[in-house]
Amino acid sequence: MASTRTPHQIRNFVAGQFIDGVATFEKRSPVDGSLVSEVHEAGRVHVNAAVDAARTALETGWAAASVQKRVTLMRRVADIIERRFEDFVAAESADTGKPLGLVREADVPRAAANFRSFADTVASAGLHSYLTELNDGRSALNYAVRKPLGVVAVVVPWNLPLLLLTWKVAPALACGNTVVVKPSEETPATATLLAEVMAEAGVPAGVYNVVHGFGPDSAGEFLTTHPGIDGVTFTGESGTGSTIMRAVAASVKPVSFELGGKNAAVVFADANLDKAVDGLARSVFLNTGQVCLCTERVYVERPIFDEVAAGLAERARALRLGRPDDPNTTTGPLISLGHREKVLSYLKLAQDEGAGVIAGGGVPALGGDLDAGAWIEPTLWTGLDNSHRTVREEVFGPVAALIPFDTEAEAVRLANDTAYGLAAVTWTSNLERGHRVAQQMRVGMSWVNTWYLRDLRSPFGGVALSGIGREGGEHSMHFYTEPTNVCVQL
Ligand code: NAD
Ligand code: 6OD
Repeated sequence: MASTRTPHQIRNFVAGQFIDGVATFEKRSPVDGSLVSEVHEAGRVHVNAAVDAARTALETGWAAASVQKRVTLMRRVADIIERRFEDFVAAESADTGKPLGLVREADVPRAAANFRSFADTVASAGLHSYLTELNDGRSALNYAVRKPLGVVAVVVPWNLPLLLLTWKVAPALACGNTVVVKPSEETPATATLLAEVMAEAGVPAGVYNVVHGFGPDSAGEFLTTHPGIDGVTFTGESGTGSTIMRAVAASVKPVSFELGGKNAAVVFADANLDKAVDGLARSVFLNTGQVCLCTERVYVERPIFDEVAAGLAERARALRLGRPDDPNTTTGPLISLGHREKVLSYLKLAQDEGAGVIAGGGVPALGGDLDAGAWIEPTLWTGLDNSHRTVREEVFGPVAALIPFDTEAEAVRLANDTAYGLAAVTWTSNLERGHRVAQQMRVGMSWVNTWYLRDLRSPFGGVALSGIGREGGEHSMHFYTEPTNVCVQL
């Protein structure tokens, strides 16, 4: 087996082998523009080979393997990720520019946790059967056999590359599916490192395959339009989800989509303000605002508006932008210069729309080679309302608009006035109000007095433009398996 660890070479992983592609493209660091790796782009022929390999592995043992065998292998994968913890940290940080501390705290531990959690879910899944008794005296025993969906296409973005990849691969494999993974062109490294782990753990060749490349007219499109796949699980932009849905519509394949958001936080005057402002600083700025759950709209009850705005602006200015290996760094760059162009266009648009800028608003002067990176200042706006594009469209950067409200009903109405529906946060010391407001949010995930606190068994996903379906615990099992009901007349 050729190694992925040849300096700067990232290869596809098909049928247990690392293989070259039709061309290579450069992956550059968002920190300073330096070359991170050369990535082998899969052509249609390689995607075909990956789907064939996944089909063969599915039908020659993986789908029929015992649950015990599969979960044992998944737990072994988790163990090896933990043993190679620092390899994953280095690879993830090199691709994304994230501070090492953040990757150590969040991304890599979650990858191992994903494999353990779904191994537990599948290992403990119950058998359900029930008796049917009809008026005419007949009775029957019904039971459902859950079978793997089949060959699953897994297409993921760049913001939490390993976390989001393993969030899908772990349940898919534990349920007996095989996968062809298409990581983002911006973050090819950790999916490739995971291939080494799969091989070492003893996961059979063809069960886990990786094809690198872009979306349209490249590996992403070749994979999602391939007739040999049985379903697509996708995380990314809502527009891309729509394209993929069209691609699989003709053959009516199941999809699970985790898409974009324009998430709201609502802060009531009775909230613990220190906690609320700390929480907001996290939900607006974590990972440079590049988490789908990040807050981009902050509705604040009018009497505390100035205090919340001042507190959040102070925390924005306290963030330390810098190199990933500097222990003082809290905030990395955006993923790429291209993404920065998009975020900058919203900074300009906010000005045109009449926003007041109370923090940030531009490109920081960090000096030296960092000036070639994709840096942006954490930015807060006031003076906007729900009619402005800046408040309606997903920016996916460290930005938020602060908007006052006067009543609870108005807060709920403003928060729900969006085409998206992923996540919301309510800050209040009134528990009744917390429950009442949280339930009225038209979203998949509604937090009270916290943000991004996760139990991996809970349903994760969004409504409206934010997605289709839920993943997590048994919800993932519903997507990654198909039940066949057997009815036996007694
Ligand atoms: P993206 O949609 O541009 O790309 C995601 C993946 O899809 C990449 O691997 C890309 O190469 C591939 N792709 C692009 N076009 C394709 C096509 N036509 N056919 C097949 N594959 C294609 O998203 P991104 O820029 O990588 O990620 C940012 C977006 O992801 C944001 O909108 C963010 O909100 C969303 N996101 C959502 C969640 C969630 O859980 N809801 C989580 C993370 C990110
Ligand atoms: O924590 C998770 O399981 C998850 N799917 C997070 C998604 C974050 C979006 O960027």
